[in-house]
Amino acid sequence: MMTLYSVRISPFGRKIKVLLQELGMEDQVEVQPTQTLEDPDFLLAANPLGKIPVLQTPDHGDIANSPLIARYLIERAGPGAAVKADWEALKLEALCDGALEAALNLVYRKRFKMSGGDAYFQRQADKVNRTLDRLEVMASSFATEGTPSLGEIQVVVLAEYLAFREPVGDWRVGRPALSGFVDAVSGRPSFQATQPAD
Ligand SMILES: N[C@@H](CCC(=O)N[C@@H](CS)C(=O)NCC(=O)O)C(=O)O
Repeated sequence: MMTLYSVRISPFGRKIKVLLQELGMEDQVEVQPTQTLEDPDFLLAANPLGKIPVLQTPDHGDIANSPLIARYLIERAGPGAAVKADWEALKLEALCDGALEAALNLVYRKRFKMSGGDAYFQRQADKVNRTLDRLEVMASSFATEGTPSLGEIQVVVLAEYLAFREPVGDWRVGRPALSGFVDAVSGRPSFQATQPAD
C-alpha cells in the first residue's frame, strides 16, 4: 500500500485521486490528510518544499510534484493504462497546472491578508483568464466520451477549483465550449468522488 499526502481542496492532489480511480488503482493508495500550513514533520521530511501532493512509493521513495506522481502511476499501470499521457495531454496538463498555480497565488493573497502587489496579482489573474480563453478555443478537440486524458482531467480540476474558490469570477462566462466539455465529463465517478471541499 502506498501513501498519498494530500487534502481534499488541493487541485494538484485531486489530479492524482482522479487519476488513481481512472486507472483502477485506488486500492493501492491510502490518503493521509495533510495540512500544509501546519508544516507537519512528516511532510517536511518527505518534501522540504512543504507542498502536497507527495506519494510514498516502494521503489522511488517520496515523489513530490503532481506531474511526476502522475507519470509514476501511469508507468506503474503498464502499457495498457486507460489514461493517455502523450505530448498533447502533457502540454494540456502543464497549462492547467500553471493556471492553478496563478489561481493559488490569488487565494493565498486573501488568506494571508497580503496588501500591495496589485500589479503582480493582476498578472496572476491575467494568466488564469488567458488560459481559460485558450481552453475555450481548444475545447472542441477534447473528448467528451471515454476515459479523459491526463490533460483533460486537469481541465476539469481547474474549472471546478475556480468555481469553488472564485479567485477570478465566473469562469463560464463567454466560454460555452469549455462549459460544455466540463458538463459532459464532470459527472464521471472519479470527479464526483473527489469534489473540492474545505
Ligand atoms: N507543482 C506542484 C504544486 C503543488 C502545490 O502548490 N500544492 C499546494 C496545495 S494545492 C501546496 O502544497 N501549498 C502549500 C505551500 O505552498 O506552502 C504540484 O503539481 O504538485
